[in-house]
Amino acid sequence: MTVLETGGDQLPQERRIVTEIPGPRSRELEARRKRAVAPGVASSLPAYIVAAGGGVLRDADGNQLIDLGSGIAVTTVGNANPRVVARAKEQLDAFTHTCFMVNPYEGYVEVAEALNRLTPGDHEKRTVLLNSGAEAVENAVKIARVHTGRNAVVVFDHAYHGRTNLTMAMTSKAAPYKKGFGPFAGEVYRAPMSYPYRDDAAAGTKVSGEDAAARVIEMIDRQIGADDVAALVIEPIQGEGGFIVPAEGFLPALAEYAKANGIVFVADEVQAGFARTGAMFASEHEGIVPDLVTTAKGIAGGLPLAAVTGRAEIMDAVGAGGLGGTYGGNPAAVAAALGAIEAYESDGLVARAREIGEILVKRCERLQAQFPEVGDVRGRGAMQAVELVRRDSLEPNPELAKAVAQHAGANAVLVLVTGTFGNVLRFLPPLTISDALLHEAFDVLEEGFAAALR
Ligand code: PLZ
Repeated sequence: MTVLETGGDQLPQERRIVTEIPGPRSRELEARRKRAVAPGVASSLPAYIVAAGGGVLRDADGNQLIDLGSGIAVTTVGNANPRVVARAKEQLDAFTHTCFMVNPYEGYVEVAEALNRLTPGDHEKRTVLLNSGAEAVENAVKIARVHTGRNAVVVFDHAYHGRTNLTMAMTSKAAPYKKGFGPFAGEVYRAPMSYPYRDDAAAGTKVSGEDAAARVIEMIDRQIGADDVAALVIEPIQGEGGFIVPAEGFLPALAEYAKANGIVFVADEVQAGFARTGAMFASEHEGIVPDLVTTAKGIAGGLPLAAVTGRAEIMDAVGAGGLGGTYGGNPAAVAAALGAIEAYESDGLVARAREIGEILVKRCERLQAQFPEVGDVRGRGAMQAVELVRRDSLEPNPELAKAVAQHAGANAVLVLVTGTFGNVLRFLPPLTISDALLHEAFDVLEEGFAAALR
């Protein structure tokens, strides 16, 4: 069957195993890849995809995998979402590129208007469009530095902000992201994150968000000096760090401190943004109004697009020519974004993320009740995870995470491992997945835990 016959939204919504996974066709492609592609780019599951939609991915051998990863939080509106595809196709037929810095076009402006409207806060905003999450984070720092005339950037333990030089400096985990790639950009300072599961265990009592924020503030005051800090950059829920949801009160206390000290508060919503957490942006859960918001991933249903959106008076600090890039806000990508935004708003996807979240939490708690190695269940909405430890301890158990993910992959369920310690299974399905597929995926995960712990 060709991609056209099976593609996107028309895929039968079922798990299907017709060969070993990866099957012979995928293995053939993998052998070619080994000769052609730089080994530095790794894949979670080498099943080559030919079509995807709803909650499934079809591979080159005709297997259908249940998708619990959304291409790392990207195909939140569903893979090949018809609204995204129709708009992008129409745009590609009209023109493919002008470079917004050469000749502008309406789609770019429309996406900027939509982001200004959708991001938290009803103050006047401006947006710049870019290609990747890392580029958005870099630009947020550039803008904050020009606006404040200061240099220092505060980031957090377990943070992930990208793979470019500045964002590597901002990312916490050494291997595989940073090791050997230095020297890194300077003036980046790392503060302690609020990590309730581990903080509370270490303290022997519940550490409040305010107390966790006090550690950060003390560190900034002592090591940098608040009036030298340009920006504080934080993921409202950490993605690659392990779906860490900070203690309630942590983010508001930091936002307040930033405001009181003229520090630009940047929410990196690249992974948590766009309906994923059961709100359009994760900052909303605690009523945070960031000065700047970085977005990417879920913004355009799979086409490469990213943005910095923020307070007009901050964004306006950079003069003409100071921001941009050849492809930033590419016509097809902005058309796709308009389709994706329409899907979020018209198809009830924020509410759907909450429903999916309820199922995920129930199924994660059921795992925890059966397997004491599930140390923590956490997340918001359709961004949930389990942190795995060795029995009766807090010692990370990356081997178990790997074994369960491998068992799942072999049984046509795609699940992604994450976390500083490699011991977190994260669940971030497309919001177009059915309840039945979610339950079926968790039945497979339960078998995976049982098999690995036998
Ligand atoms: N900020 C919060 O999650 C990307 C990276 C996977 P890019 N996360 C997935 C990998 O191993 O490369 C991410 C993120 C947050 C920034 C980024 C960077 O986004 O679009 O990958 O540059």
